[in-house]
Amino acid sequence: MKQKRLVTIQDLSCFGKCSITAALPVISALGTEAVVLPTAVLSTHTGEFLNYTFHPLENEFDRISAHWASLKIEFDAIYVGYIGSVTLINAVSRFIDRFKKENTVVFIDPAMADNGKFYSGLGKDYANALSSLCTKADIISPNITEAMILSGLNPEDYKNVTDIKEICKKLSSLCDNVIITGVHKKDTISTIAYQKSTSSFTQAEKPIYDGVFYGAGDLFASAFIGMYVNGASLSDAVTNASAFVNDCIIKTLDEREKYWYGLKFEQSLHLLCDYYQKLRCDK
Ligand code: PXL
Repeated sequence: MKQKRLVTIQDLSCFGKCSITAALPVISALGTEAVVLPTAVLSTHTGEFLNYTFHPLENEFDRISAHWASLKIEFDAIYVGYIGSVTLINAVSRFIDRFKKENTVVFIDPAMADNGKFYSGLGKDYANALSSLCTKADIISPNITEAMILSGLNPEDYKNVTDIKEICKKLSSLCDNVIITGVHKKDTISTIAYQKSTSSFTQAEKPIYDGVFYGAGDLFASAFIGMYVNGASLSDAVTNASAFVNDCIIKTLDEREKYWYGLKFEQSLHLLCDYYQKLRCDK
């Protein structure tokens, strides 16, 4: 099977098990070359850590992409995660214009908020810029808080959504394929995907565990795009990426106090290798 090449554009939180440090191993386990374009370097992620450092790579971003353009590097997928500033969102938009070819999948995880609140340092202006960036994507994967912000709803109501299908349809005016993660029901949490071309929905429902699991959205997004770029259908990739994240959470629960800041995903990577083998055999 031909090896795919994907570029992931998001921050490098050096300690914290999210963004690039989660994406790289997941994408590699799915048999795919992962190229990285970091938007910023942070000492840790911004959730619950105090005094984290943040160094935006605004000057480097266009220089790196100009060098890649001169080398004529091409990508099967462009996967965008946490960006960190409006200036950088504009740089990512230019990158997509430059590198998106006919068969390049553009996947944007509009990471900016969770559990009803914006991440530290981000707000409405950032959301507006990210919303315009989403119009350049083939697939977006907001969590429920981000989906509400992008739909103009109050994110603090994220646990009481009754019309999730309406939110999916509303967001499909930004992008044809919408995957919403972290949708709460009484005892379960679901990922819901909507494909405008077929008006079809996919739901992956899992038990709900108490507490906040930093990086779960990044692991889902990385597994999803790694599967999808290798030929899984959108619906299969949603189902299997969701099963992978559920396994990461279960494995983390036995060392919850030590790993309060991220998931023990390393012990679940074998599931992705198995899934990649299955995709290879199906080809
Ligand atoms: O996991 C999402 C994420 C990514 N990057 C940074 C973050 C967060 C969530 O808190 O702070 C820097």
